Amino acid sequence: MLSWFKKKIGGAQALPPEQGAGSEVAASAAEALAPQENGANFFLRLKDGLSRTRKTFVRQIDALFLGKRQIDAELLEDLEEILIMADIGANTTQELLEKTREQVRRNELADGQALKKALKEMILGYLRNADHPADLALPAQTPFVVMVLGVNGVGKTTTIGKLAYKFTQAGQKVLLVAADTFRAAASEQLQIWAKRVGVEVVAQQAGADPSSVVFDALDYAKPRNFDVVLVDTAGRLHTKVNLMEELKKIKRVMDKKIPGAPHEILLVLDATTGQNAISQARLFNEAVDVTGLALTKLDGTAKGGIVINICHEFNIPIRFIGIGEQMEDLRDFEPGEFVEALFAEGEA
Ligand SMILES: Nc1nc2c(ncn2[C@@H]2O[C@H](COP(=O)(O)OP(=O)(O)O)[C@@H](O)[C@H]2O)c(=O)[nH]1
Ligand SMILES: [Mg+2]
Repeated sequence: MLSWFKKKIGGAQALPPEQGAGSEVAASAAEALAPQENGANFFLRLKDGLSRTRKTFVRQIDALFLGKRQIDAELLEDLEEILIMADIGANTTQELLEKTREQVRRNELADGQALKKALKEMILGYLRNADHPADLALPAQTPFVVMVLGVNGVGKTTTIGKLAYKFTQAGQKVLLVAADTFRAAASEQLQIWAKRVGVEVVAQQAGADPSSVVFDALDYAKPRNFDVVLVDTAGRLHTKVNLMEELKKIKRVMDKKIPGAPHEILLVLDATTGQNAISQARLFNEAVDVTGLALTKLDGTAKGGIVINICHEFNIPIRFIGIGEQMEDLRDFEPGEFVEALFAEGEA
């Protein structure tokens, strides 16, 4: 269940003692993230973040049983429609329905509550399946280099800012690298995040060769004992082929500078884009062998089913989920917690 991030920084690790002077802000922010937040509060925020997603999915399943008691063919057809509409995907939906029919045949599902519980368990099964534990060896020597990919607007830069915050809170020395040189605004946005979090950033002028930015950044990082280097990349170049070739080149440059780097190739996907997210994952993965996923905007109009769909379609672990635009709004993906929040009872 441990993602590289948790292995790297530990679950509820306190700030190391050397983070003393001048870190008042960090200390109080650390309190906000400290163990007490791992309890009920933490869960409430996730539940709150997923409330819109929950409405478009779980609430519809509940509505399915209003005034209807029998689980019959017609009800299963309605269920199929809800699952498809929730972005679960055709394959996964068919599998879920097949398993449900089987349970109905065996008289294991007495009513709506039982069906909902069965669905919840099946969904958790898919999410757990995709949650590979220690399949990523951390480098013996720092820095830990993370290359962040994704099309424009999915939330790459924001996710990097949030990650920088997380690592900083755990006492790690973080460097940001602005290798999205295609748009001037991209680098500026990264610099704003760097300032907000209080970390260094390496950037060059717009139009600079992204690989050489990365080359220089790793030269800068190595002698200065950075623990983590987070590299922002372009989401669009003149053509799709150009972009993929550029990403491959950046990857080669990293490996040349620091053998084994990048240690994580994190693809960011916007959960509100449904099937597009699936095709993006396929495309990027073919080009550069993605090692982890971050799903953003789950606090928005995303239909929770996309998470299940992705777990079913790809053998790539979901590392993080984004549930808002603030620094604290990036969460380690925990299948159990996610399903509980998605199916939470009570409030709207
Ligand atoms: N609601 C919400 N908005 C997000 C999340 N992640 C990113 N965003 C927003 O999505 C927009 C695009 O993000 P950005 O990081 O610039 O995307 P990039 O082009 O991939 O670098 C910005 O307005 C972000 O604030 C999230 O988890 N939830
Ligand atoms: Mg960006």
